[in-house]
Amino acid sequence: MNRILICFLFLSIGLYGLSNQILDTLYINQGFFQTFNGSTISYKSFNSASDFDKTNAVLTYSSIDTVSLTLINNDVISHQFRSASLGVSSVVIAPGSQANISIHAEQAGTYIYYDGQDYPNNKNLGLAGMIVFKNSNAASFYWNLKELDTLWVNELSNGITPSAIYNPKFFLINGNHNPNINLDPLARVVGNVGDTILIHISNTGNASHSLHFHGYHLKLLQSSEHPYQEGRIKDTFPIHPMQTLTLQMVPHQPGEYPVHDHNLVAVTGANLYPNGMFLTMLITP
Ligand SMILES: [Cu+2]
Repeated sequence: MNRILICFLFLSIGLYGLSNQILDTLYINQGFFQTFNGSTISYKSFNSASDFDKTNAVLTYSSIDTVSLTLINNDVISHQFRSASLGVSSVVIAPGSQANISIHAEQAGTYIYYDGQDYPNNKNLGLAGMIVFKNSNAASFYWNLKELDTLWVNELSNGITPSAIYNPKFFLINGNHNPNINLDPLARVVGNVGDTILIHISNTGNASHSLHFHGYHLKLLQSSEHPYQEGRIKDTFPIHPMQTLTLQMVPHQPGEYPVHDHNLVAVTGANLYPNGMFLTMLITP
């Protein structure tokens, strides 16, 4: 009997020591997206504050965290927080009200969250971001890939289901196009030779992308779609819509090298090259 009690005590301490409770808040905000060629379109985002920001919040936690996430709907229509890959879905959140959801990952990796209400229409209004559960202290960068078809977004904002073929003219990483991606410290890879660098990638758009790295080969640490490919070392990584990748890079040489979508249409913006998914990595000795 005593032995069972002692075992129970050790088990309890063990479980307690391995989990960590975190409180976080996410706001659903409505605002405007300005394209670089002068259009202003209605847009929505999940943000960490109640002011609208076109970049959906990147949620980063430790793999031992259990997150109690409060969701506050500042918009005028209902929304719902969902992550299919983490197996969670909040209740429908009415305008001006809030909900709470508990999130925990079975394993470290890159996940997607999005609006599950009126799917995929609300998701296509901008509402989709990335959650990363980490099990390392390596330097990390985050690329949430999205395209923008301004005609679609305008119609969806007015409650109209788009009838035209999806024809996006803007190709964005964390809401930015080249050259502004390099100004985003979440996205722009900066490091030293020999560092272990992780790049977390989500595709929350509707088109497939394929990222080509110049100068370095990277290891596929995690793939939501093709886990059997994990461990492969390559320089080009395709990613389908609503999928995620975690890549590891250990630079062997200094330099400034580009990364771009191998689908060159996605390197354009408003038909101008190279105003799309293009950035550089800056590695110093
Ligand atoms: Cu290339």
